[in-house]
Amino acid sequence: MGILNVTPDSFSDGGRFADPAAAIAHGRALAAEGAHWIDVGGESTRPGAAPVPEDEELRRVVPVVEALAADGLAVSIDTRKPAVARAAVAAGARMVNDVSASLGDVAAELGVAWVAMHAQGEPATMQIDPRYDDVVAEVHDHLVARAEAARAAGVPEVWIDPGIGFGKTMAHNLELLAHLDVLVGTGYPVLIGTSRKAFLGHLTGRSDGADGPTPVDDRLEGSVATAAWALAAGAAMVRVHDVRATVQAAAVIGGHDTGARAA
Ligand code: PMM
Repeated sequence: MGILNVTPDSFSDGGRFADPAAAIAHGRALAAEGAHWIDVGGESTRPGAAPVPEDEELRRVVPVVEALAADGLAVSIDTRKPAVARAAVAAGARMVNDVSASLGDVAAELGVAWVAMHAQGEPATMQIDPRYDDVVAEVHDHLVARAEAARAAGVPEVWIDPGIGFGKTMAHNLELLAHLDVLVGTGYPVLIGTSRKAFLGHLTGRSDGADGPTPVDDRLEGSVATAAWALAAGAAMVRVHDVRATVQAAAVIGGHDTGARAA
């Protein structure tokens, strides 16, 4: 799944694709590099981000979804708002990627696939002091409850995602990645998004030897490593900025539909 943020303020690509023509071109490029899904989002959910009004989010995403869907591409809409999900599906989106895990009924009504992602708290405050007794069990229980309800409501395809970085410390993220088998064992297809996230910068440290985390534009290796880890642990899809590099890694691991062919 290739990430297409049509936002002025996403943490890694904010502002680059705020213009619809640039966003559409980038979505096509991600597909050409091997993305099966293009995930279009009009509201940044990075830690500390301010909410976006509905009309502004609609203005950002609908023309982009429409153009990419008209090309025959599989488009998902990354939103927490029912009206945005509805408009995006009317424009051709086939999946609702829901970081609030609250739109199961909307996906059922629309008859499209739905990703339930776990988050603790709201983006504005979620990284202040996240706490769990048992992060793996709590994320599992929350996602399975939401997924079962959505399935009962008639959602045709339900995905689960632990929401790496959404109300989670570095230790929480690593524990979830180390125990992906618990989510994979539910039988729901698992989506994982680690791409360019802050914990990778803290894990690796800066490549120039200076103090502090690796900046966001220098997290390719950590992103690909964690994507490969997730796929090897049974994740069915990874949500990434760097599609070409991730597709190569997935092809080398094998067992994933990357379009690569053995010689
Ligand atoms: N991460 C972000 C946004 N949407 N959706 C899912 N399903 N999983 C994620 O991990 C996820 C997401 C934040 O990253 P971005 O600002 O690069 O889009």
